[in-house]
Amino acid sequence: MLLKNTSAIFETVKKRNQNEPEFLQAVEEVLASIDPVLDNYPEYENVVKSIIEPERMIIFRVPWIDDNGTTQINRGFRVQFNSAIGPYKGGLRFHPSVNGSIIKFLGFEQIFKNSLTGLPIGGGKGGSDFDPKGKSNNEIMRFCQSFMTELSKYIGSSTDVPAGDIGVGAREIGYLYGQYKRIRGLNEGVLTGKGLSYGGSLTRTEATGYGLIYLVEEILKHHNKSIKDKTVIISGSGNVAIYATQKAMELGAKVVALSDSNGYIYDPDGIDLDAVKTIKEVERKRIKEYVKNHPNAKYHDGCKGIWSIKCDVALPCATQNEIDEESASLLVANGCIAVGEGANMPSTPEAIEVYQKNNILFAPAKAANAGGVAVSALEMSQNSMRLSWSFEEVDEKLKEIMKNIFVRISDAAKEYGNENNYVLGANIAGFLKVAEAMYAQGTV
Ligand code: NDP
Ligand code: 2IT
Repeated sequence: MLLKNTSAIFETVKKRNQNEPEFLQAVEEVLASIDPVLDNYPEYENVVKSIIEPERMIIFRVPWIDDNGTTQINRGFRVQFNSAIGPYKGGLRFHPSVNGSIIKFLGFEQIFKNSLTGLPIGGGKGGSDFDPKGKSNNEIMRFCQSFMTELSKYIGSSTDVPAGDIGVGAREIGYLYGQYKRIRGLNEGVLTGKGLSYGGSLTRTEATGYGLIYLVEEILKHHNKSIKDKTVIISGSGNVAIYATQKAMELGAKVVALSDSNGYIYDPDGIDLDAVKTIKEVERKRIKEYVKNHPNAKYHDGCKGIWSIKCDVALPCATQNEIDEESASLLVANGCIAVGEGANMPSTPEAIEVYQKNNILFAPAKAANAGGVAVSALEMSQNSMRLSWSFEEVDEKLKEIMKNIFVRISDAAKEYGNENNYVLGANIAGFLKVAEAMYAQGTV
């Protein structure tokens, strides 16, 4: 990518973060998009230098005892990246691949995503290299309690509000919240994605997946198309994938494939979502189980093959860099017209180039999956007011937020002479609000 105003800044980032490929990937994309903004706002050069350096990063030991009585040691992280527009806000990821680079790329992206929601939330992210797979409930609870014992020193309802991400759902949030309350003695909205009986918000579980479909539908509508009657493939089978499937089907699409980290299922009759929910949410088993009771469906080992299925719309909802150049080219060759990113940074830079060269309508993660964190912010509001809104009320607000995100990214893309380039639009619109706040506060 060619950088004009920001090339020296990127050289410094590369030097400082040599072993952090995912972080550098995320920074380079943002710098490439906001480079022309510095022609209009030269005073923001220091803001750019500043925004790529986290305000702070906390790394801590997480000791816990497994069911055999053996001590296990994991590493915990929280990056408090940017608080210019509000308290640090972003999820916690529990996955063996978690390291400083992954947490920093996620925290960096979160700054711009949270800005795009229009709500007052800064950027943060955290997690651990703990692998929840195959662990008993008691092991999960002991791990969460140890993790929160350390994390509780750094968070609070007005400073830093974590939530879920890969490997962290309602069960983990419950254990984390219980431990925070024991240590701090505070019944406050310090986490979002809580259970409904202790301060959670209706629609938070569905929010990321629903928001993704609302945004994709806005983009399709803008191009005189709709998701109705379209064939859709969705990677992953976790929180985001399940509720994206649900909303896509509700709007008349046919979802034919889902996956997990072992492989994917293809059901030409359309996915039976109740069966998937039972396998993934209740039994916590592998997606492979699906074919046992669905004779027309096929299971294939390996997750990459999902992108070779013919579809109109592809929604990567599993993990970073899951669509490379080859997979993107397959999607194009098979007639795909739109890609919406439910996961964070699921397309490699080469894949994005393929979409752009082939006029694929592309909804980038910062905009497309912002519905989750947006409803998290609504959960914070409800907690502060000691109120609970109805499902319909929150869902209406979510729709409105996703519509406004579309307007923001599409206006910014147009203003910077690149109509329909929503990558550029999302990065510029997300950046400008944070930059204005940083500049005004003299924090650069
Ligand atoms: P879950 O843990 O609920 O589900 C993750 C899904 O992705 C699982 O099916 C998992 O398979 C699969 N997956 C995870 N890692 C890999 C991998 N390395 N290769 C292939 N498949 C993998 O997480 P979520 O649904 O919450 O998160 C999915 C994505 O959406 C992530 O990128 C997350 O950052 C992003 N996101 C989540 C939000 C939320 O509100 N939850 C909000 C915005 C973005 P397996 O079970 O085999 O590991
Ligand atoms: O990537 C994300 O936006 C999330 N995992 C959700 C963050 C949140 O605070 O709800």
